[in-house]
Amino acid sequence: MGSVQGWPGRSVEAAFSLEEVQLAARNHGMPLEMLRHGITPVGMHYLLIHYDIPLVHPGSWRLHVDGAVANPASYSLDDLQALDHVTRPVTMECAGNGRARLDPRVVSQPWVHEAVGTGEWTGALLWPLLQEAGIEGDAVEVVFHGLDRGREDGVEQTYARSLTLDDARRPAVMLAWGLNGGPLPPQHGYPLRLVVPGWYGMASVKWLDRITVVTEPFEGFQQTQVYRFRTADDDPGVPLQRIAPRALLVPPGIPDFFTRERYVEPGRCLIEGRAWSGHGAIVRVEVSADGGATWVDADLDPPTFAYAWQAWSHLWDAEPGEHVLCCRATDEAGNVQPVEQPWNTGGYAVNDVQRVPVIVA
Ligand SMILES: Nc1nc2c(c(=O)[nH]1)N[C@H]1C(S)=C(S)[C@@H](COP(=O)(O)O)O[C@H]1N2
Ligand SMILES: [Mo]
Repeated sequence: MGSVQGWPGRSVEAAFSLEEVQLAARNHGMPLEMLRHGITPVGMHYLLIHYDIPLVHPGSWRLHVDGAVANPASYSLDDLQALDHVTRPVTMECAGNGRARLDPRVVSQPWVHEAVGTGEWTGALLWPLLQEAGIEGDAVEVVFHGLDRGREDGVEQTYARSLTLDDARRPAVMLAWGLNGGPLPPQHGYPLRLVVPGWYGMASVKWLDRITVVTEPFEGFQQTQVYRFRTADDDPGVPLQRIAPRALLVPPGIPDFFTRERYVEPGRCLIEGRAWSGHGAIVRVEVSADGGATWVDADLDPPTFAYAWQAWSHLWDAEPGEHVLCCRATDEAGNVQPVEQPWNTGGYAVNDVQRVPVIVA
């Protein structure tokens, strides 16, 4: 096991700790073979839950809209479902995806590659609801409060995040009550969650119960203490927002149970996967069978929806021997996945290329 870097003040051992295993068991990822599905089946979408999943009684639950607004309001689930609504596929990814592969390792939820999924979310657009409330002239941000409560680095809190008014105004931002044609399951935020397409998952607050318009920037723990890209503990860093590009492939052939090393038969082998970015469409996916020494372009499908991943594939002529399959994406803003990953204190946005060792025999 590699060396590790603890959060400030915490010492950690090089092996994965029981606490990390406990987090990994609660917050499962999407099995990579599910990349074959354009819409991730419910139950296969990754999960990230900081505290406990709250039990919500739909009869007494209400969404409150308050703060610097002319018309504070409160909605039942029925009230919300009577509003104009949309259904859209959105690819969501945890900002910590890839963290377990950083060296030195950063101790938190230990994702390898799998903290991603594409849900078909149904809900009302956020901005019209805020306009209904009448945002006052001195407002600067909108704070989204969840119902889940816990402690983190000694700070007791309710999960909350904010968006600036400009970000809240983006037409894609929605208040979702449905996933893949059904209600939101408890683990994904029942009865209502925010969905911020193109941004890492932390912005998409689950179990929403209050939306507060504020006149000062929000300084909550999840906004200012974590989810910042910092290269050293004294670096103020920058907040994580848009998803960095990533391509993942469905590991081909059959796996070894313990190592998950792949065994593939010689001959033509279909390598397929999905690619996405929060900075716009993916314009190129490349595949390597020699660990990144040489690359060829894969066939890439055009985007189907603005914030959903794109399918790609490549026919590989698998020759007997040992190979390392890799894939890498480039988005329309020109961002390319790194082959060497720069380090950061939170283990965020780790989007270096996936490497899948394969034995062809
Ligand atoms: N209320 C609340 N919202 C939350 C979280 C949380 O712990 N509590 N986790 C966030 C994080 S870090 C991510 S990555 C996404 C995960 O959403 P999912 O579990 O539906 O995939 O939810 C976000 N919203
Ligand atoms: Mo996350």
